This record gives sequence, C-alpha cells and structure tokens, in this order.
Amino acid sequence: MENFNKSFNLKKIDLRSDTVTLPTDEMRDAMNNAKVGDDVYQEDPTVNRLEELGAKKMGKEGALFVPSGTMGNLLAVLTHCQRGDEVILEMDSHIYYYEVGGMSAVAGVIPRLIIGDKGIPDIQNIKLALRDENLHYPKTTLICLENTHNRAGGTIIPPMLTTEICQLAHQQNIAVHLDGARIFNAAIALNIEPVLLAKNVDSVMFCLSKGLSAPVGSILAGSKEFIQRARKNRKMLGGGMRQAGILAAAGIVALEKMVDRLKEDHKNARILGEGLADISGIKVDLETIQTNMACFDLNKSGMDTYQFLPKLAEYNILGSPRPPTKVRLVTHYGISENDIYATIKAIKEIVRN
Ligand code: TLP
Repeated sequence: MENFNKSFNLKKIDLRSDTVTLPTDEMRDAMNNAKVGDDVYQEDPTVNRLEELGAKKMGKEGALFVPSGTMGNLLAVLTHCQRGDEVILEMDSHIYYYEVGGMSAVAGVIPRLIIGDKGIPDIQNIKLALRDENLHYPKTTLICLENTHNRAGGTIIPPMLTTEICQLAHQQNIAVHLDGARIFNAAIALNIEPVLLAKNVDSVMFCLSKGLSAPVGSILAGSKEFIQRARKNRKMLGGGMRQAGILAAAGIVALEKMVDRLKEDHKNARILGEGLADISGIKVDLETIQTNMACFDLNKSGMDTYQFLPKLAEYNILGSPRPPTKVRLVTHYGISENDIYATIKAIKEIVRN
C-alpha cells in the first residue's frame, strides 16, 4: 500500500470538536446587515427574532439567547433550584463533568449522580435516587438529561424515555432540564422534529455554536415565567449583552440553514468509526456512533492518549483526549469524506509503527 506521507496532508483536519466550526459567508453577511438595539431593554429586533425562533423549535413559550451552553445550563439550575437543593444527573453528564462545578459553586446545589448505560439514564436508577420526606434530606428539585450525550460519544436518549422520566419527575414536583447542546444532531439522526425531544421537559438548552456553526451563543427555552426569571439571573451572571443582534443574526442562519446538513457529519462519523474498528489495536463501540462523534480506545495498541495525540498532530490531524487511553473525534461542517479517509489512514500508520 502506498505510504502516507505526512507532509502531503497540508490541510489541518481539526476533529477536536464541532465547536471549532467557522461561520459561513451567509452568517457573516447576516451579521453585517443585522438590525440591532439594546437587548438588556429587550430592544434588539434580531435577538428577539432568534429567541422566538428558538422557542418555536423547542415547542416552548419563551427563550433566552445566552453567550454559551455552560451559561445556559447554569441558568437552568439557578432558575429551577434554591441553594441546598439536590439535582439528579447521569455521572458523566457535561453539567457535572465539564462545567467547572458551577452548579455547586454558583447555584449552591448538590449533585446526586446516577449511573447510565452509554450515557442513557436508567429510569429505575432515577426512581432509586428519589427521596421520601425526611427532616435530614435535601429537597430534590431537578433532574438533568443530556441529549446527545457528549462523554458517551454522541448517544441519543430515545424520546419515549425522556417522556417517561418527565412523567416520573412531574409526579414528584421535580422539574426536568435537558442539556440539548446537540439536540439537532439527535433530531436529524432520528429523523424527527427537535420539538419531540423537548416537549415534556421544563427547560432545554441548545447550542448554536457547535455543529450549527454559529460563532457564539446558545438558547435556553422554557415557559414564559421561567424565562423571565432566567433573564434576571442572566443579568446577575453578567450575561446581558446589549447589541447582541450581531451574534443572533448568525444564530438565525444556523437554525434556518445548517440543521439538515448535520446528516453529512453523521455519515462521516460512521465511516470513521467503521474504518477505525478495522484497525487492530483499536477498540470502537460502533453502537455508540449514533451522531457526529467517534470515540475509540487505544489500550491494545500499547499507546495512551497523550502518546497518541501528538503523533496524530504530526499528520496535521487533531483529536480530543479522553484519558487514559481514549480519544474523541468529532465530525462537523468543514470536514469532508476525504478528510475522514486521510484520518483513518494516518491512524493506521501510527498504530502500526
Ligand atoms: N462541549 C465541549 C467541551 O466543553 C467539552 C465539546 O467540545 O464537546 N453541554 C454539552 C453536552 C456540551 O458538549 C457542551 C460543550 C456544553 C454543554 C457547553 O457549551 P459551551 O462550550 O458553549 O459552554
């Protein structure tokens, strides 16, 4: 077989995350022409339009444009809970694992972690985590779900399970928040409208800045009353953004033009996963490749994550560490099928040498 020459691969293939996507020309034009105003007075027409569109896509009464997914999730916890409350989450959830402990440091809640299967919580484990009334116990006020699930490799929570969890929670007066950073990936993979994934939850956050390629921003959606309180909390956190229509304009293009193409990313992730599964020394759980991620384990190759990634970078290909022996590769806008073949080829070579 032809030897893959590292120096021929001049294009950087950045598979660290879909957060690295760059705004499209159409987004830049929309940003340039956006009508703006002071959004703290709710007078930015472009932000208002984006919020209406975001609420509609999620089937909610209202929505709030926020600078990041992390802030959207934190606002949800802050707005649903009082200090000292307990929040039930899957143990590998982004809110718990990757958001700097904000739920405790800022919102003052304690996490109650449950084990999931490929990121999908088991309803029995949630039932076991529910407490009865007792003087000694904290109050459980919120369950957080994540769809798609990042650390599990982009896995999807089936809509039926979300509904069942919401029913259980609501019977106990517990709210449900959905971290739907990549909810559009889940919807496209299932070939359903995202509203079907969000309709029973009390709040949902989704990101414009990941696979949808907008430069900045996320949306938090929920009831009118919830969003009103979240708006005040956003101000408290310093997230009131003034002429944010410049950013919201790109978000509108993201929602109107960038959703359907996510299927290309899913197809590329599948090709990548299957290509990697053929390489001896590498383990891939093909069942987890449901959307735009391919995670693999290097443990039979004799290399760990931090030995492997610099070798991959020599080929101008970047991935994300999942130490000690795993790597995450994310497909997205700007990554072609040829990039995927080049990646498989490079990894084959690295693992063989
Ligand atoms: N995820 C990022 C990193 O933080 C790890 C990534 O590269 O995947 N929820 C989920 C499920 C996420 O994956 C992320 C970002 C967020 C929330 C936070 O979004 P941002 O980065 O906008 O704060």
